[in-house]
Amino acid sequence: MPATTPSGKASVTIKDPWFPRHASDLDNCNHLMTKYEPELDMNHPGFADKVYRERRRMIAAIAFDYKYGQPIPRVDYTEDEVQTWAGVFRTVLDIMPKHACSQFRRVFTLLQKEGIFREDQIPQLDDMSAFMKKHTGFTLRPAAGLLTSRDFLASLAFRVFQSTQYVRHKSTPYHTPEPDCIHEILGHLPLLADPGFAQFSQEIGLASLGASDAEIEKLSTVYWFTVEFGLCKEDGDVKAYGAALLSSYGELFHAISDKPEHRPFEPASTAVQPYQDQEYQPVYYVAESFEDAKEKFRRWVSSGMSRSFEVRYNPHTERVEVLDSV
Ligand code: NLE
Ligand code: FE2
Repeated sequence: MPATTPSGKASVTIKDPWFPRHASDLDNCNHLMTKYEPELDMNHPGFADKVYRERRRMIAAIAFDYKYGQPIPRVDYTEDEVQTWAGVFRTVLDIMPKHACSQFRRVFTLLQKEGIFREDQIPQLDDMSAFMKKHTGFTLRPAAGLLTSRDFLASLAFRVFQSTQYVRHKSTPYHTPEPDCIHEILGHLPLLADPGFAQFSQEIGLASLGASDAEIEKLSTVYWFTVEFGLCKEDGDVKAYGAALLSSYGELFHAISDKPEHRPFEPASTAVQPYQDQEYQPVYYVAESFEDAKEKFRRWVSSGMSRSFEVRYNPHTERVEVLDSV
């Protein structure tokens, strides 16, 4: 018998929450956060720039129209946009040899060799997607802006990364609080073509399917301090693997300076560390290695999630299979 609420309506306990079961279900996982939209946020550098806002609308329309299986339409980037890209590209070339983890450096060099990474051209998402697919099976979908954590994390379970396609405002090339394609392409995509890192990312996604809101918040906090702002050890040095560090010159130097605090990555405590997304971070978490981070993450997920089932991804069918664990 379902319980009855004071209004007399039956309240149903949702035993089987909806979540995407097949990669094509991600067509329904594109809900946007209303943060940072140049239309709505007076502090956005593009707020007073009508041409920029129009451009954003045009590029966002690609994402709104996009359906599973389609090629990602190409954007003919303007000269200004390419210049913004070139500025950030040069800073990455500059910091990478000393400060980026070896996995990032390896894939970055490969992308240069294949002619996809060049200073004078913004790579197309469709070409990046094809490159990643060859290496780890990760592919891209275009996203119109900052997605809700639930939708964004769900896509990772399918080895799909939802990527923005517009370029940051030209007045703030070296740091933006919101994702743009420069951050995605220079920060995230090289590592998603690394097998170990791809696996770690997918596991965060799998853990998010059917999770409670509180658990989603914890998982996105872990994502924040690893995939976005993570540091890791390498031969006794501390290197960056977080995408928001690699795509932002300013924050990378802050992160490795002695100003912020460095703490060892421990999923249980990292998951509840408050974070803010306007300024540089006061705390960064240092992983022993990707392998170690993955192991710790796995242990934490298997001990702490409330859902009563397990999930497994089947790459042949692009389907998530649900296994009853009790
Ligand atoms: N701060 C990063 C950058 O400027 O590239 C973007 C962070 C997106 C979460
Ligand atoms: Fe990001």
